[in-house]
Amino acid sequence: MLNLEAFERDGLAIVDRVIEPALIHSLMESFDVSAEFEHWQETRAGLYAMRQILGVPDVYALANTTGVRGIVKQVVGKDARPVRGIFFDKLPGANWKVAWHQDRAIAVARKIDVQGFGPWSVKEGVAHVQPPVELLERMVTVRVHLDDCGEECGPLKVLRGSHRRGIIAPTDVERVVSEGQEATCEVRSGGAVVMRPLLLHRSGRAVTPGNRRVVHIEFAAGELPGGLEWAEKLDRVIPAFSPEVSHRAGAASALARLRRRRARHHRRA
Ligand SMILES: O=C(O)CCC(=O)C(=O)O
Repeated sequence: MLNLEAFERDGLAIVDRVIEPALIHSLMESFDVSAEFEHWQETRAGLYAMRQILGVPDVYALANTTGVRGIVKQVVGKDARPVRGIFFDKLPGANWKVAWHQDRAIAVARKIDVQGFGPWSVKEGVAHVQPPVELLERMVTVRVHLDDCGEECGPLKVLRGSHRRGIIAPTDVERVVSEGQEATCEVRSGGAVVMRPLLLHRSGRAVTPGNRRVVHIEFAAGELPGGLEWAEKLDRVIPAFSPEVSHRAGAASALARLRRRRARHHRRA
């Protein structure tokens, strides 16, 4: 359970022990790419962030755990469902950083011009669009950490309360940051950062890079207008994992892509 009043004020909550160790290990196995690919320059870039992961059975299971569902129901309501999933890692060979930004784009099935939606972009072949601010204000992101993440691991840093300022123009970000209060999201394995997508955030390089694995899932309630559809829409949200549903949902299987990459790698080696 989170303190809803504090969450609405800060746009942030850190919740311990959201998932059980068995699921943490299973997720680690699902995304166990680092050891094998550490020296594989050619595809390294693709390995620290993997999109369209809701169809991965363990991710589907994660989105439907009591812990995650409880948080999401409290913040968004009982009709909330996962609409986008991304896996992030920081590795010795991919020790990246990202500057202050808000998560302003949603992933949709196809581009349809609808008033209030834009600009458009494409990420890994998937259409993304900035929706009206009211839609982003109602969404929540749950970032479940698979590894302990302290200051030395390149944790997420956020600007408390910045989600209440609506869309912040890139030219205003520096000023807003200088006036605000930065918080560091240190999280234990199995815990989660819960945040509003409009919360300004950044992350630096790890000082001692190991793994910093995060399963990032965005939740929203309701359909999109004008024929737009969520890209990773699942048929229905059920409290228990069902391989049949996750398969039928048609979310591109990141693991299948991974297996193809592995096979290509082994053929070359
Ligand atoms: O995982 C991180 O450190 C940053 C991720 C991020 O910037 C994002 O999800 O928009």
